[in-house]
Amino acid sequence: MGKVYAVVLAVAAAAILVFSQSSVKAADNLLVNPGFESGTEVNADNWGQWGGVERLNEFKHGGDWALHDWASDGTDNRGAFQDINTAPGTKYVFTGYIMSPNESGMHKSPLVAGEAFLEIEWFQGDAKLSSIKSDSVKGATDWKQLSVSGTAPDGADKARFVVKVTSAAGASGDIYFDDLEVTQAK
Ligand SMILES: [Ca+2]
Repeated sequence: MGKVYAVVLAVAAAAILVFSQSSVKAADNLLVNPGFESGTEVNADNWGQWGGVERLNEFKHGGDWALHDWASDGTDNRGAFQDINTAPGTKYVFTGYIMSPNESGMHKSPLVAGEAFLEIEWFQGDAKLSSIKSDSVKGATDWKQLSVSGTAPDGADKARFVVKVTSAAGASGDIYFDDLEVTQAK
């Protein structure tokens, strides 16, 4: 009887193992070209870029390329985005790596008087409904993972995943974004 019981326990344990392995399977990254590896010179495939941000092979978290963003004196902002069709009630987790070098010279300066962050913007057609942002990086930092999560509000049909630097008076410095990921949460 003890032997049969042990076999039943072993089968149950195996079933639990299979179940837990399938339930922790990594969720698919909904972003295309999340590490900026694909592109033509400064233009990253699948990303909308504004304000002059560029794909650059200088500092990177993974692969050979990252997105170079920067702050400038004034009230500018610049960054890149990718859109995903959505429906109200859909929850997303948006993560990514960010760094600002603590050196001097072109492309290598720490962020001063500016902020760098991830943002999810909700749209109905072309109308922006609302947005939510991650914590901000200010000043120099080694590669650091930021995260923001949010649920599509009533009326939303598009989610825009944005990496962005905002500037203020006296702002300067360089920011790199890499290895971004969007997953749909249950
Ligand atoms: Ca990369």
